[in-house]
Amino acid sequence: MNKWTNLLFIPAVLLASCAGEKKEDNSAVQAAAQRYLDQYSQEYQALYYASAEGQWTLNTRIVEGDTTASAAAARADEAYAAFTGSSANIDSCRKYLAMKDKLLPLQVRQLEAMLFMAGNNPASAGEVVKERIDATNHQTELLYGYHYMLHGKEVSTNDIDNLLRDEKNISRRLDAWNASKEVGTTLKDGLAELQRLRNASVTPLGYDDFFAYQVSEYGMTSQEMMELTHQLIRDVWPLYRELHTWARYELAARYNEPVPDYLPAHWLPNRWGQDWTAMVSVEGLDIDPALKEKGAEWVMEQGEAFWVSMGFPELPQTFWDKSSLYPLPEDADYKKNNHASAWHMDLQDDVRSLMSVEANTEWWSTVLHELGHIYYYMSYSTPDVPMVLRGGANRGYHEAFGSMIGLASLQKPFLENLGLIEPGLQTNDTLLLLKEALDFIVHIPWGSGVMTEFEYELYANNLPADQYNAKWWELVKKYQGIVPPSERGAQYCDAATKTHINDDAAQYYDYSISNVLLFQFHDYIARNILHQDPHATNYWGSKETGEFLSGVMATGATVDWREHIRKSIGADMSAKPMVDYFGPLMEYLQRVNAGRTCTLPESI
Ligand code: X8Z
Ligand code: ZN
Repeated sequence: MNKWTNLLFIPAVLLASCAGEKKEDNSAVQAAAQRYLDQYSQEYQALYYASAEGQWTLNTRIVEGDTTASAAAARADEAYAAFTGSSANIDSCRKYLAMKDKLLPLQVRQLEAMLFMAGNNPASAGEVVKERIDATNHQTELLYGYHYMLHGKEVSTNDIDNLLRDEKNISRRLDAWNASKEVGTTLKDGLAELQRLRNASVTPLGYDDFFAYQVSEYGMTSQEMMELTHQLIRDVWPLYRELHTWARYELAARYNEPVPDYLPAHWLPNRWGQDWTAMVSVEGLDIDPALKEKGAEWVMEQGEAFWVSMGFPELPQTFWDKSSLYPLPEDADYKKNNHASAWHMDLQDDVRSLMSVEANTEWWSTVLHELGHIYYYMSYSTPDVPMVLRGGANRGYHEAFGSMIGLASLQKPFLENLGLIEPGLQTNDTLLLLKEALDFIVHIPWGSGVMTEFEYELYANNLPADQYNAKWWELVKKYQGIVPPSERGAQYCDAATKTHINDDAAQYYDYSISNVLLFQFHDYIARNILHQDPHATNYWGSKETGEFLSGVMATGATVDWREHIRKSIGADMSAKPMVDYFGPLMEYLQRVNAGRTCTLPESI
């Protein structure tokens, strides 16, 4: 029972306020709306759970040639879609929203969230929704059932990532990179289907296209989102340009090659060139050897211990029992989704994570990122937050706090505290800042530029399938300054090698927004709670930080995200704290890059 039930007992009379003016009594309509919301929530939770279970099996146990899991997932997804998009629910939401002035703000917020969910599954779209569900699940099976082959041997994506991180031989790097892109060709037709079906699913309720639909969850138009993301690119561009120049010269020297104008994709330590942190090893701060010694289980346990040290509860036992946290054994006769994710199965206590954790720095950060989602779920699973509002203040918030903890977890005082580095060690702080920029700054042109513009073209401008690859590389060159190792023809679909293009469509700007938010929150916590330099913090054991964070997360999506940031840290969303954080790096890079040619334009 939730806190609104007592409204049923307020008599339906006009109440007089103290000032004497007549105030309309809306209790009857509020009570009726509440009855509807309560009933919806109950059914919604059950259908959501069933759909999540179907997806969980589909993503954790992919057996070649066996369609049982996708058929079961489809049934549950269809039931969920039929309910959230039913004409009866759409009519009821609209009916109540037409009298929203009479309703409580929290009721209006729920109805808007419900109408948003209906937008993806409207009954009026007919067979399209079912076709989209099938196409989505099929795409998942193709992507995660894929056999990556290298030199005639099957390899995992962890193997490929490890090669791209460590391999010095350029031709072996090229082989690994090529191996990572083959999967795209098998996904191209499916993406074209999804492009059509996603757009056709959302237009009946009045959205222009699937991109506009996803953006609308922020209360923004596509144009506003494109302007916001482009502005982020402009904000970081001078620094990105210096990083790009530095990387061209650095990698050319490493591989003993001439300095290229644009970065060849296979030179970079990441399949998409989205994270270059592995290029820098700061003497004394490299925790890979220590992690390797301790093992993947330790990484998981220590991730939890970090959150617990700030006052968050221990993870429920079901998390450990039901999650899929480590790579499958080599002889497993099935496959699983190899990208990290966090699941709120029943929108209550059943929280799980799907990962393939290995004992290295990337996975250490990823574990903390995923636990950020999990602790967000746990923070708002309270009677104060209705089922349909169990989400982040916006989607970017949901991505932010785990990454923020990941950032904090690699700073020196923290590592010292955890015994991962020698206490009192002298280190090069500029190099550490450079390493952080190779993650957070490098991510912006990729996320806000390549991914966001590609998906905008895909959905808003109906990019034809024979132009997918040309558009992809046009954007990669423009925003990241990266080029493919050789011509990539239209038979390839390199965009589709990125999981989000297939299964988290038109939402990648969330990560750019999260980067902006996390630096704002980190700056606030460092200065106002920890009283430490934002570049050298130690969150470990800070109950005050935990209390602050759980307060920010506990309201879920019951709040307006713009008001929420103002109330939490006294500022509007702004990239300034992120840009300021890296300020000292600019001078260093300009010195190192003196006499080198920059090939990226001065402005974008
Ligand atoms: O996809 C993710 C998370 C999902 S919960 C692991 N991230 C983006 C990516 O990998 O591309 C986190 C940072 C960017
Ligand atoms: Zn995430």
